[in-house]
Amino acid sequence: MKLIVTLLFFISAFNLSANEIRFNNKRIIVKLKEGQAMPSHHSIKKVQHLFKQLYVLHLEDVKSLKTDFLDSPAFEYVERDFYSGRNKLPQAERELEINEKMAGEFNDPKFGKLWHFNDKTGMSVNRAYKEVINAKGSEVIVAVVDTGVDYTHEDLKEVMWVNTKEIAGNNIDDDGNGYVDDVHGINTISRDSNGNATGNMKDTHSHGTHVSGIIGATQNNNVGIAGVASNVRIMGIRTVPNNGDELDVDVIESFLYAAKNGAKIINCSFGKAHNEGGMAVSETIKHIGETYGVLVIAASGNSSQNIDSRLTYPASFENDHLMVIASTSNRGGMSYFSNYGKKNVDLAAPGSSVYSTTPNNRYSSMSGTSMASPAAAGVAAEVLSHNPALGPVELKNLLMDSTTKVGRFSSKLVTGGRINLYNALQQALNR
Ligand SMILES: [Ca+2]
Ligand SMILES: [Ca+2]
Ligand SMILES: [Ca+2]
Repeated sequence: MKLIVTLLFFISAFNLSANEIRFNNKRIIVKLKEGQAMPSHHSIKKVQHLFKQLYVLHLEDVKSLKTDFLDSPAFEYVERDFYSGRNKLPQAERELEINEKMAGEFNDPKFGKLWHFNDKTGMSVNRAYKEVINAKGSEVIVAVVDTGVDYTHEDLKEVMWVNTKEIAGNNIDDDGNGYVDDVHGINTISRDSNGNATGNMKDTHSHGTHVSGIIGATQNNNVGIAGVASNVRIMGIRTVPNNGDELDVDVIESFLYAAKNGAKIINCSFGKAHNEGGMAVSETIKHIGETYGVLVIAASGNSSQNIDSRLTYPASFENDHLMVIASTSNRGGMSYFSNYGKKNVDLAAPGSSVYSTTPNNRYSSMSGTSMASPAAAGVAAEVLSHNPALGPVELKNLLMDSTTKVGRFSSKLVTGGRINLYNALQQALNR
């Protein structure tokens, strides 16, 4: 009897926390069955098509929809627009004391702080530039779906993606893509009176700027640091609020925007611990992978857990077009905070005390799988740059096949290894 009481207590305690999961009552996601028309309802203010059979319904209030509407046989499924829940994002921290002297291929003055470039515990970035890369590859657009980017930063402004068909600051959607003044990306958090995402994606945290610098800070400009990739354009999409509480519909919209505007890699240094059976985000990743050739790279999360059992999203989605990244430290092992999973986490990359760009021409160290994901995205971009014929699944498989094995990782990661630019490029150039 005592056991039952205890169990009941746990069940009710779980439900209590489950009830705290919040959703946006102004939007729902619906997937129509093939050949079905959208049912009408007086509460629907706008029907927004996402792709294929997937739509967002903009509503007065989700409660005003009668159950018979939501249960309509026209729908394959209906999903609420869930918030991820508040999440403390990595912030600037004290720098690591680095004693090793790296033989540099780069003239950037703070290059010596980039331990993740080294051969022993990093990603063999130095070695790749020294021994393999002898010409610039083609340009690759990487979308950073994050807190935004300081696109005026001295070491980022040259590598920002520019929507050349859009005139800045004239309050007109010059290229007719549905977004006004989207010169470097969009902001899905701040919306105009029509509910459209705005064009000002400037970072008001520092997370997205740090992530962007790891991927692609300008190399060899005698300024700041060097990004992992040499020929990228960073598309900045502000979708993660400063308290980490992003919405599913915003994530989907960001992914679609990035894909339609030419991004081949999307970095997701965000996640949540609940999903309520949601399919729409994962279906979007599959759709942009198959239709636009995009590889989505995501952080495994920072709660020191096995995400094969403690599921976290998007990292725990089973999806060929998603590559999930754990974090390592400069000693070569897994970072104490890193999530892992033999089934759901593909490989590791440096994420502890990674030095990169922060707003207002500053630089600092941050730690998290948030930093490991862009380190891997930088490698992916550089590899793709030298072999643009690689499809997203091919690229993912190549990166996974060319990791540096780390003994203790074999039970924690699909590949049991850390991503390695030198190895990956050798493979990419021999195809
Ligand atoms: Ca536009
Ligand atoms: Ca404009
Ligand atoms: Ca630089």
